[in-house]
Amino acid sequence: MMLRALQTFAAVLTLYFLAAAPAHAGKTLDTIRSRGQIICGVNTGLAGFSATNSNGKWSGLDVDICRAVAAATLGDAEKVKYVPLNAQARFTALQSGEIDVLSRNTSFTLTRDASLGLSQTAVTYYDGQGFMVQAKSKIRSAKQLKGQTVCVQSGTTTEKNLTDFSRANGLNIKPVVFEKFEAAESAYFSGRCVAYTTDVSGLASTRNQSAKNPADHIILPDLISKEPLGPMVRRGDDEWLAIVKWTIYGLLEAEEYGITSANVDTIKATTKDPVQGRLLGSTEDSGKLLGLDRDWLARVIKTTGNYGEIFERNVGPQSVLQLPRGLNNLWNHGGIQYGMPVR
Ligand SMILES: N[C@@H](CCC(=O)N[C@@H](CS)C(=O)NCC(=O)O)C(=O)O
Repeated sequence: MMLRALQTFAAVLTLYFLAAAPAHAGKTLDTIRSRGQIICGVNTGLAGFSATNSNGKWSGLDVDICRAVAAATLGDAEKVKYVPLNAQARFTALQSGEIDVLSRNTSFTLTRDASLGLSQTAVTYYDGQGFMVQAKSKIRSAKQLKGQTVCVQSGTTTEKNLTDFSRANGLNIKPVVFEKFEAAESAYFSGRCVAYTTDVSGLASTRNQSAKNPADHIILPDLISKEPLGPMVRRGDDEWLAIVKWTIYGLLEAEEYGITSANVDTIKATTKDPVQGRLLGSTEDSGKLLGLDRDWLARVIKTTGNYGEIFERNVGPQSVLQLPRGLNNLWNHGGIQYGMPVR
């Protein structure tokens, strides 16, 4: 009797400790370190966000996030292997372990957060869904799409938003659905649909990279959804989640505190400002708690620049996409980008 009670007690105790133990803490970082490379899932080709040039070199805002995480963890932004993924394949690639992080115009939603076994990290681009039409059409607002055909890609939040918008406004829009991105965009450009719908950033990119003459197409002013885009990681490795999340917050904090790729070394050596000192590891070590060295963020900023520099270079008003900073301005400059305090 006594022995039975003791055995039960021991079993309960073991279960308690198993449940309390962190699941695979740091496993992803260990794998990455021994492999010497991060495997980053990106878009198949969305200029400004992730695309290759004629030499096969990847660039874009989403690509820069992969580079920043590589600089933080491996000390070298070049140590990234890019895996191009279409809308359908992206989540399975992360679930199966084919990639370490998915950095690809992916919206955060409750369903994705709760059902995929993946975790959303931090928002790198606040977007919304819009429509593109031919300038020669008379359509100048989304409500004028009544009864019209709209090309859309499946496996996206886009498809459902379109039917919601049509229903809510009694528009009877006729979605023409394609599994492949190339098929959806070429159907629109060949006139098969009156409009093409996706995130506005995607519309600007598609217009720029695929239209014969970009000026022949206009993006309507209406936004029909919220699309907070950002990287995702596999659930169950909180340490890795923290690294990706705090790299993004660090990029935002650097912009807020005036640290750029050009001045980071000087500020690091001379600053008397406690926040700058903490961010750059000159007075405090913020890397230790993440399993990184104390220069992690200084190195990231030196390589990719702060969030504002990443935005400007890839998609901002001076780039070919000419996207306004808008919601992606920092919170103290009229936007909603808000880096959590690195402290
Ligand atoms: N943000 C939306 C849409 C993302 C998306 O996949 N958009 C399309 C149209 S811009 C795309 O990138 N397609 C490229 C591909 O599937 O290769 C989502 O997360 O579902």
